[in-house]
Amino acid sequence: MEALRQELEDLKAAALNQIERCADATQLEQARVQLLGRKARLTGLLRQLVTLPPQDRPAIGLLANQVKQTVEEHIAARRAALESIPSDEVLATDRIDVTLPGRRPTMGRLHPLTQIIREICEIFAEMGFAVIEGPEVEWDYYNFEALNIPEDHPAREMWDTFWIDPASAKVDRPMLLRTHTSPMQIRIMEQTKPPVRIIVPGKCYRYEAVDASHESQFHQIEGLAVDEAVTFADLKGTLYAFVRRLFGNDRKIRFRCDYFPFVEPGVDMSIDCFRCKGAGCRLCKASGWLEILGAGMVHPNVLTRVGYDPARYSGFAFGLGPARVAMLKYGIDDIRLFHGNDLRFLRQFP
Ligand code: FA5
Repeated sequence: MEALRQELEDLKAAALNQIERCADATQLEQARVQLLGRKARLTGLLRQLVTLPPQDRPAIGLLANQVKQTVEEHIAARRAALESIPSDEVLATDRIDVTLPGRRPTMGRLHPLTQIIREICEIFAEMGFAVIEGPEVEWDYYNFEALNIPEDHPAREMWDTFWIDPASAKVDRPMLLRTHTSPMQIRIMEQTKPPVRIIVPGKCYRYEAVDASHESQFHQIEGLAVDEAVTFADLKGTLYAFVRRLFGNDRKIRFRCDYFPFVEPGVDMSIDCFRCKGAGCRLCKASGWLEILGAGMVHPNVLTRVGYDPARYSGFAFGLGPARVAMLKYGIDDIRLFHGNDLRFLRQFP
């Protein structure tokens, strides 16, 4: 019995040695047939198990099967190792030329809208405005009510709105995607005492018919300054300084009356058309002027609602669309280009 055990051990050692020495798939296949085929010694030993005395069969049977399994595993491992070595043919054609110059990684860049938003925020920051952000999902109260636009007020029709379903949001008050950044005027004034000087960049949403100058998702930058004795002259002076910094010193600026329920008086501000220098062209719809923002003096009702005394404090606010500003600055004639993901467009803004 001991002799049989020894023979199995020797057979295993010799088999593993033979497998390791196989230099290619053909040699390995020959070895497999020799070691595990019908005429192999191991196969013969397994067949002879029945002839052994019954008390020796389990131990020898177990050992013989273990040897067979080990040999099979080594053949599989050697096959995998041989397959991972490239053939001479592959080596001849697939050489790596380490002297070739490396590939330059593609550098990303800031989106033109991000660039213009940062530029605008920097100009106002230099004038002492703090940059603050706010929620894009907003309560009806902040978007309309507190801005002097009560329910059923016709001014709500100026802003087509995406409402949030109160049942799925599990809320008991009307909620929406903000239509402008003006709600942040209220949130900030509720939290701080004057003087206030902030700008708020952020995304807004409207149920718009999308066209060359309207997106349903767009950015705004809100401005708000409240203190004692702030006047319309401060509003004009601040916006003049801003436009001159962004568009150059010889830009003409025009204010006209406009209506926003949360300011009194309300204005819109235009600059003379950069393309036709005020003569009138397609871009400015032959008017010579391009509108860039809405603004005004904060309405006394708004000040009262946040607990500011309108007899003591006054302020101005404005809201501008950075996409429109970028269009004017760079001569872009369709707002949809910003989110069209066309690299030929985006690469023009290094
Ligand atoms: C407002 O949203 C007011 N909240 C602005 C304001 C603030 C007035 C503070 C007074 C005081 P208006 O709807 O006009 O106003 O939008 C302001 C700017 O946002 C527009 O001049 C335009 O530049 C930009 N804008 C408005 N709608 C869109 C749109 N659909 N797509 C792209 N830009 C838009």
